[in-house]
Amino acid sequence: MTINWFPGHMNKARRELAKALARIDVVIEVLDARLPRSSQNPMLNDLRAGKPCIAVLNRRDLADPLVTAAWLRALERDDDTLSLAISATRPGSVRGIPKLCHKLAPHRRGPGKTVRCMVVGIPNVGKSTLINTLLGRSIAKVADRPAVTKSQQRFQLDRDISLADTPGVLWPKLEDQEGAYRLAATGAIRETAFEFMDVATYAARFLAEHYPSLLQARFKLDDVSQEPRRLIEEIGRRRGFLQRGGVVDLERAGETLLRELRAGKIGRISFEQPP
Ligand SMILES: Nc1nc2c(ncn2[C@@H]2O[C@H](COP(=O)(O)OP(=O)(O)OP(=O)(O)O)[C@@H](O)[C@H]2O)c(=O)[nH]1
Ligand SMILES: [Mg+2]
Repeated sequence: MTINWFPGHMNKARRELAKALARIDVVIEVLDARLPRSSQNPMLNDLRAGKPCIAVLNRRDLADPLVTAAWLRALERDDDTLSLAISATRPGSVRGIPKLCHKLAPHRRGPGKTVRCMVVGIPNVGKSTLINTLLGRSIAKVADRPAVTKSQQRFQLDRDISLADTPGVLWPKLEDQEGAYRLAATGAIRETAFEFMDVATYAARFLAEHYPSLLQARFKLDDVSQEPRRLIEEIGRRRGFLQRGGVVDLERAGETLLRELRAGKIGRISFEQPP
């Protein structure tokens, strides 16, 4: 099944983003550290029109640390972009961001001046969480599902930095379907826009290939070299998800696999390596 998710509110959000960007000094693009390539919105590069950018690899606590370090080295080569890996939920992890904002907009320093920052990124990546942690207060609405923030909202961080929260946006056609499956597996796409079992099967195949020992240990599997559907069936059997006649409830097993993957319970997983 082809995955695409670009509902009307996202189109509106994109137009409003384009308009607001004219009055922005620094763009803070939040990426998912587990999939920095697929979580980068290609529309944004055009909209940004050369504005300085901080690429934030969020959810570093869930990503493979060695892969994240390699991504930071790769991203460093970009001239107008500074990058760092964070966990937006942890205050100590975001502390360096205000300084980077000043560094990227030195002309906005001085009496009466403010660095105007805008936090952008795909749905559910942690934009509002980052803003709340920077502010030290829970002001922006946060939840573990995509499309929580519905409109732009501006906050004053301190006297000389303002932050705008924005709704998460994807793009009209997800050309790279493997990337789309990763976005679905990690929670950036609304669950009604894809078949849960398809994405669970993708996740089982990926984990068996790239993180076999973590998968095996989490679900106490005998053999991870089986077909992905069989792996899901065995996960269901191990967890006791049996229906009448001893048949495994595959849907429930697939859902468990995805939920535990998203929550980091299987381990620290990265879906993408830098080029
Ligand atoms: N493990 C972990 N979870 C995080 C991190 N940052 C955010 N989250 C969780 O991710 C979920 C989504 O966070 P939000 O801040 O609402 O995401 P958003 O980008 O504002 O989402 P939209 O407004 O829907 O576009 C919440 O459950 C957060 O607690 C992180 O660094 N690590
Ligand atoms: Mg939000």
